[in-house]
Amino acid sequence: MVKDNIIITSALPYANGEIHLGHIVSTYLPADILSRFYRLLGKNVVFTCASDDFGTPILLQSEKQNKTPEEYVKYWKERDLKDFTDLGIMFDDFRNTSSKENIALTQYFFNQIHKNELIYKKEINQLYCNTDQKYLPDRYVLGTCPYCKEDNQYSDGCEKCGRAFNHSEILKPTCAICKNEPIMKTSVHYFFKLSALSDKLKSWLDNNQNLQKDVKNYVIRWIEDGLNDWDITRDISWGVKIPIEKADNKVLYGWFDNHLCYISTTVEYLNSKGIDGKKFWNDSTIYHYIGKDIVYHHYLFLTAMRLAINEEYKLPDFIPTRGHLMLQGEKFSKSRGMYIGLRDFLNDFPADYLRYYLTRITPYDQSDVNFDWDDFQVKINNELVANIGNFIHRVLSFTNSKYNNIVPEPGEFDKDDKELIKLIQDSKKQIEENIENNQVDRAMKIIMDLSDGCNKYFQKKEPWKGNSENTIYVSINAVHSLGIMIYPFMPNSVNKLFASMNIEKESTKWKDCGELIIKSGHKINKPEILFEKIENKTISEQKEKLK
Ligand code: B3M
Ligand code: ZN
Repeated sequence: MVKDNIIITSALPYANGEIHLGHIVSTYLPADILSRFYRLLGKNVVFTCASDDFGTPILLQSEKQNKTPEEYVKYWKERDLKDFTDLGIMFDDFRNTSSKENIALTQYFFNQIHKNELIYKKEINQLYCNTDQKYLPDRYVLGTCPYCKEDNQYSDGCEKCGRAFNHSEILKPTCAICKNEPIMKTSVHYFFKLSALSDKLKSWLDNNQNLQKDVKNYVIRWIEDGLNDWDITRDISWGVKIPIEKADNKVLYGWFDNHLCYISTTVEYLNSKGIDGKKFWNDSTIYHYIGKDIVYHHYLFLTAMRLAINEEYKLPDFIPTRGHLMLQGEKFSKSRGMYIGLRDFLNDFPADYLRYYLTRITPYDQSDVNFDWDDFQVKINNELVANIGNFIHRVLSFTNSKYNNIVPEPGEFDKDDKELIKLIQDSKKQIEENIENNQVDRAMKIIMDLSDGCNKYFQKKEPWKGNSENTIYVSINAVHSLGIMIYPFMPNSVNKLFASMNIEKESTKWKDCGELIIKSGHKINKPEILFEKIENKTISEQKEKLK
């Protein structure tokens, strides 16, 4: 059972480039849908995110642009937040991993884990570039994955097989700056005893019934293969300082501090509202939304760190994990032009078209999802426009032309009226169940089937032949229910719809769905077109851009 307090987080975007459709599909959209749904249900929802500021890629890029990492990060944080907002991703708070609260929390975790003897110091060989005269952590090195032997991988993990590893394990390393072969040089690093937590991690995985079974199984396999202790320091200057260390050029690894920002952001946000954030955290149902490439970090590192301080901060209940986005059947890739930036998309189409399409095509599992421009056009035109948009428009314009915008007084309901009301109530229950199970694609499908039922009802009743009071009264209420149902998915359109129906959006509750809330005598405003057909030419232009 879900608690009254709900915390939802989306994986933190690196402050290192624009948001694209690949990010949206797994991480931001399903989280936003869930948070809007639970708000309608009256739960205490906190939905947070932050920009992931530290790490070598960001340092590398800021150096290339002659900027300080702080300047560089500020630019991307603002840009990302604007793009999210324009897509209707409505965070309660969006902070930084480099915020003073997050740094403090990270150092607190370090100290506590150290006190619990789960951090130790070890001299290790590090890759070092003689040409550039620096240690080469993570993205500064390219090489071959020691596990699956995939070339061109960074030294902290493999994109092909999904494993995270210590960078001295990488095969055939080259320096990412000068392309020379690095040498080995010793350096003292701190290690987190991940191996010591194997049993606890395994039992958490075994006992948590909310986690997706397939992901759980392969994470358990990683544990059974044996976990390595985790190198949590880097020889660079941009990161959280190690609290027990004087050295300036040694910081904590970005994956040690970034997920702690889920906690620091949420807690700080709640504290600022006068609510005890830590108490709320520990008495809530927690969701961390991610893409499948960061399973290792969330199922193992994140969990292990909370276990290592005796669950002073509650572990996640759900880690909804979804697959990658493909484009026109090919791998999504900026360098090969198979790419759509969020900002570019929003310049050409309404946000809700993207929210609708991505929801429709994305299942709750790790399979990859294909964005296809023709399919996009078909789904928008045949479903959004011809089905739901059509019903809404017919009902509102009929009310406008025949009843002067005033909802008529119904008589006794006939069989069809009663059946439609029952269909709405049944659909509502199914939608609820599916959203609660994270099956938002299925929930959307049920809404579409319901809307189809509404169209058939309207068609069968032939209100244009007279005796239309019941039909319009029931249909107006059906539109209202549909509006509540689609609100988590397409909030902008519903705001527009409710404005044209003269309904206050703020007072809308999920429980009103399926009820005959709109009374006779209610005056609606002039109807507006919600969804418009996409022409073939528009789609050809988009396809052209990919070449
Ligand atoms: N910044 C983005 C990624 O690896 C990374 C997520 C952090 S979540 C704590 O996709
Ligand atoms: Zn690999």
